[in-house]
Formats: sequence, structure tokens, C-alpha cells
Amino acid sequence: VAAPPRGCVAAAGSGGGGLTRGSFPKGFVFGTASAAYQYEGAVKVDGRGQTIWDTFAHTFGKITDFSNADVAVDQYHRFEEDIQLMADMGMDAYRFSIAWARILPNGVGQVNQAGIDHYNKLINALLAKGIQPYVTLYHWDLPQALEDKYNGWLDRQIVDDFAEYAETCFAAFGDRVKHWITVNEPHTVAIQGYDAGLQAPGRCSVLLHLYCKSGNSGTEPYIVAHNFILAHAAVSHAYRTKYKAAQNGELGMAFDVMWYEPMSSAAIDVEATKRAQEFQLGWFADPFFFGDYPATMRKRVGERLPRFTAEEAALVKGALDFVGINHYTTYYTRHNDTDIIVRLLNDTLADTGTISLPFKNGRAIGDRANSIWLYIVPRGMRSLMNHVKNRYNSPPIYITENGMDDSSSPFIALKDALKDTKRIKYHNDYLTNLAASIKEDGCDVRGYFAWSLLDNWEWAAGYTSRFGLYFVDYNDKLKRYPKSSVQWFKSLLSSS
Ligand code: PSG
Repeated sequence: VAAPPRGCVAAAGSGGGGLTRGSFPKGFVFGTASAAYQYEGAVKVDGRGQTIWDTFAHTFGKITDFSNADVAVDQYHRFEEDIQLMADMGMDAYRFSIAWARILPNGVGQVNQAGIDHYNKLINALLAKGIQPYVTLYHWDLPQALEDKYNGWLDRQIVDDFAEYAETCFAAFGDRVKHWITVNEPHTVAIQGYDAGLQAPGRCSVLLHLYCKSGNSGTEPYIVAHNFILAHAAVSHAYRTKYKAAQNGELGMAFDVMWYEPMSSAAIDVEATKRAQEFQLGWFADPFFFGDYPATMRKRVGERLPRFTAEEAALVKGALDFVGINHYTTYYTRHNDTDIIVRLLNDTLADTGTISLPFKNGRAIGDRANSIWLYIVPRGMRSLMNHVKNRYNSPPIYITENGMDDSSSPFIALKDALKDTKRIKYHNDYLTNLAASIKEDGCDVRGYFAWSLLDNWEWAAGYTSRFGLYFVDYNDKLKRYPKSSVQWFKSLLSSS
């Protein structure tokens, strides 16, 4: 790996707030984040079963650049080199996901020892460098066998099967893994996988979303959401009754949460803004803290919103040990009268009765990254932390993802791609707001994971988006090069 470029970046701490380790509480954890399907490659190696993302990526027309993640950034084979890259920055932790289909190629039943061996090696190599593993059990790569058998997350059977998989992981890795994230972004899966149909398994109402073969955008997102919540609760119960005494770890979920600001000061827009957040974070977090979905959701979704039995509610409530937050951006929200759209489209967005946009009076809310959805609004981080603190009575929080992407244009020279001053500013400004939420507002935030360690396969955007602190050269053997942000993190993490 080339030496970090010199002279193009100011040292950490020189950005506005003078950020140092000391800006955060003692023991605050810094790490980078990743996901199996976006990183590993080696999809046919060592007995790995097929997943719904293999299927989706290989379906013509689903991925922007017609790519797939068969090779990705080959972390399956290069994890030792990549762990050294983390160590070079002084990172305390690494968030990665386990591919369910490497552990149980058919989703349930026969355990694949080669898969267990792989993650043992990865975990041990991390610990040997003093890097703590934060392990996601489900980052979207469902074994295809379970999709084929009973439509995956649409069927209640998934709750038991996910628990079987999770327990296999606790038994194999729980002596060393103390932080588990059961599910990454259940909300994104519900919306993108079952309402818009833009991600695996690519289901949506056939009538108005012509590119889906089957689905129902008005019911299925709520059903899979319900099963995600029940699955976490089942796993949490199993962990607490069978593993916690010996392993003493913690279980959370990683929620995707944008911040919303009202489009105008009109009461109707302020109300809509609150509602948008209830349909996003509230949908998934309220059941864990209050035992049920937000009342607004019950009112607007009606009988399409599943119910928890008293027994289930008791199991769900209190089942989160920490709240994981994937936060990237902030939008403006206004009321949207959807009577007609509801009848026609009948999907979850229509249910919210809101519309959220990154513009107000033609002006963008902030600078844009490469992804069309990613606008840079650092103050949103602080507002969001305060929202979580106030609504849920100060739970422990980890920022399980935060970051921005650059474009992957082949016309950008390598040396220019490595000068990611915009990314440095992004992390500096979001972290400054995060530090203020802790020190000035009393939010209980325990750690921060930058998305992402390396450039990687960005789902439907394929390789067109570069979220990494390290650049990956897709034309030259996947060589890794530090961007300027690597030096910035290194300075921050070696400060006191
Ligand atoms: C998260 C949040 C938004 C869009 C996509 C994501 N948002 O606010 O509109 S996906 C999330 C995911 C990870 C991705 C990463 C960047 O967990 O796998 O690579 O963020 O999109």
C-alpha cells in the first residue's frame, strides 16, 4: 500500500471544533464498518450457499453498472491485509457482517464448518491487533434456500430459523464477540426490498411498480418489518437465557435514520415531520421501548399493520441493549395529502402522508455527495441524537454507520481520487456535532463507525460509488490506497 499523500490535508483537530479523542468520553469506540456481500467476494468458496443478493445482482437490469459482488473487494482472502489497514489508523473496532449462507448454506440444518473456520480466523486476527469485533448477523444476504422455501422474511418461520442461525453464531463466536447487531436497517429492507422493489428480493405491487414480478407494497413491508422485530426479540431472549451469563455481550439493531426538518413552520408541516420520523425510526424502535407501533401508524395503516400479542409485546419490549444508528443525511418534510395516491398506490410512503425532499424553495439543504440521496447536513446528527435520547429515555447509542461517497468516474486520476477533502470535512463536522450531543446535551453515545473502511460494492449502485477511507483500484488487482481521510483519522485517533 502506498504511503499516505502528504501536504494536502490539515492535521486532525484543525477543523473548526478542534476535534481530538478527548472531545469524546473515555472508552468511546472508533471503528469502520462493512458488510459481507459488499466486501467478501468468494461467493462460491468453502461451501457458501447462494443468497438473495446473488440472485438479485445476477438479474439483468437491477444493478446500475450491470455488476455483481462475486469478487467485490475480496476481503474473504485479504482480511489480514485489511486488518493491518485498520490498525494503521489506530481503530478500536471493526463492524462486519457474517454471511448466514456461509454458516448454514441452506439457511437451517447442516452447519458448514469452513464458514465457521473463516470467521474464527477473522475474529482472532482482529483481536490479535487489539481491534474489537462488532458483528452484524444479517446485512441483507438471506440464504436463497429460505426465499425459495417460504418467501423468506414474509413468513413467520423466519423467526425460528434466524434464531437457529444466531445461536449457532453465539455458540461459535460468543466467547470473543461482545457486541452483536442482529439486523442491519430493517427499514431499508422493508422499503427497498418490498415497497419500491429496488433491492433484493425485489418485490412490489405489480400494478404501479411495473418492474416487479410480484409483491404488495401496501402490506408486505409491514409484514417483514414485524418479522424482523420478532426475530430480534427471539434472538435476544435466547441470548439472555442461554448465553449471556457466560458471554456477557450486548445485542442491538442498526436502524437507518435520516433526520427530518419541517419544510415550513406551518403546524401541518411540523406535524408531518414528526410523523415521517415515526414511520421511520418509530416503526422499529417504538416496539422495543413501548411494546407497540406508534399510534399514528396504527391510525393510518389500519388493519394492514400487524399486531403483537400480549406475549410477543412482552418479549419485544426491552429486547434492545443498545440502539445502533446508521445516519447519513437530513431532508425537509412537508404534509402531503395522499387521499388519491393512497387509493392508487397504496404503499408505505403514501401511508405516511408526508413527502421529504433535500430542497426548500429550490435550494439544496446542503452540499451533495455522489449518491443522489446523500446531502451533507452535519447538524442533523446532533438533532437526531437528542431525538433518540428524548423519545426513548437516554438509551445507549452506537453510530453504526456514517459516511459519504465520491463518484467512481474513470476520468478521475488516482492521485485526485485520494485527495478526499470533502470526506474529511464530512467526518469532522458530523463528529463535532456528535461530540456536542454527548458533552453538551448528555446523549449516551458509546461509539462511531465510519462507513466504510474500503470502497466496495454499493448494492444497486454497484461499483459506481466510493464510500471508502481507502481507495480500491478495480483495474489493478483490487489494490488498496489510503485516501487523505486515512491520515485524518490516524491523527484524530492518536491524539489525546
Ligand atoms: C442508508 C441510508 C440511506 C440510504 C441508504 C442506506 N438514506 O439515508 O437514504 S444503506 C446503508 C447500508 C450500507 C450501505 C450504506 C451506504 O447499511 O450497506 O452501503 O448505507 O448507502
